[in-house]
Amino acid sequence: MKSLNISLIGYGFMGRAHSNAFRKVRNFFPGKIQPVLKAVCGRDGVKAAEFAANWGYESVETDWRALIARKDIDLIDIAAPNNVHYEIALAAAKAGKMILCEKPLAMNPTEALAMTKAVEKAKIANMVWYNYRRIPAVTLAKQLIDEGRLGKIFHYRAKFLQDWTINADVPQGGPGTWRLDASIAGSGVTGDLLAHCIDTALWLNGGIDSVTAMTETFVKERQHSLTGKKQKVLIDDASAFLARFSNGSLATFESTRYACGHKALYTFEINGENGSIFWDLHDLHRLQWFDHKDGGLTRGWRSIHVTDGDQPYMKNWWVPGLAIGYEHSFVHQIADFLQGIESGRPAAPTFRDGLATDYVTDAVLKSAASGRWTNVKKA
Ligand code: SOE
Repeated sequence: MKSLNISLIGYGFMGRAHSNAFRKVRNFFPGKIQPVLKAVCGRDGVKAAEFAANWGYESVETDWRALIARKDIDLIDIAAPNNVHYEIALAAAKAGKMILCEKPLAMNPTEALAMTKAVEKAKIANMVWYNYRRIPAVTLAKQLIDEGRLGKIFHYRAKFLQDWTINADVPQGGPGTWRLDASIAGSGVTGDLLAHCIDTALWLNGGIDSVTAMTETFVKERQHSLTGKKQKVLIDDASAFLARFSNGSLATFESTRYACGHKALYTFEINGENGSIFWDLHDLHRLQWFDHKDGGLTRGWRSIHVTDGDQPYMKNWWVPGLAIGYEHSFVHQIADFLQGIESGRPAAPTFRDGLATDYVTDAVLKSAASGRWTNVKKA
């Protein structure tokens, strides 16, 4: 067994999701490379030390540059806020470290392109944490599409709805609420939530050619949690767009943090000439499938409980019928990443795939600003 010395930058929600995956992966997905939790890095040394003790990291750093300079680190996992992805990734690529990066890849496509070029030039393994691809029901959707079970695709319909910023007293900036601060997050729901929908869509249905979008910021000012000052809100609270895919299908995408009652309702539906599929994150183990060929009085939507051993990833977990959850999508992603290193066939989404998503979110924001249909750059 070969060791892979991992270091994590950032110890928030995503740092926990990634750490859990590093720890569990070899218990459930055997392989030749063993992740070793070498170091965690965060600005607050006390919090970083607590995190290290809880998750089993061997050491703590408070300066990511010092971390990257360490000879005993093979891989840098960037789970820090969006505004530092670029600088860290460029330095890590220069040092020849493998890189995992939380989504979205960057604040804008200029940064994302430079990051993509840097990892490709350095020939280092790289991946963006778009975890929803690896929910077994979503992976099954990909299999059905690739087998041609849906036939020609006419429609793609996705939404990601939350409600946690409805209250105008929710601050912007600082730990926990940096996603509301445009200088840290880049954009609002477009880069945070629609980016997930777009990544899945590009994977399932191919490239997007053009979009027309609208965005809105419902609460115009919020207190900054670090300075205490009221500041203009510069992120998009809600974002919706129409898209034309290169395969001729039409799409609608919607995201908001103001859908009262919805906590993380990510859904997509795809309608093809031979059938349709529907998936819902709140019921993540089920894939709804309608087969147009089904005849007779019992025709209708089938609800597939994706837990059998021959369905994606499930043979590595429990016995048929027993469910897994959100955190397992991260375990699957790191299992595939390690397998990609072993086999020499890199796991997706790579930085170039993350760039493709950033090109779409950029076109969405530009279209919302101009009120015009906008072409999407190809990655
Ligand atoms: C935002 O609330 C958020 O945590 C996103 O940042 C994640 O990427 C998404 O998976 C869940 O919602």
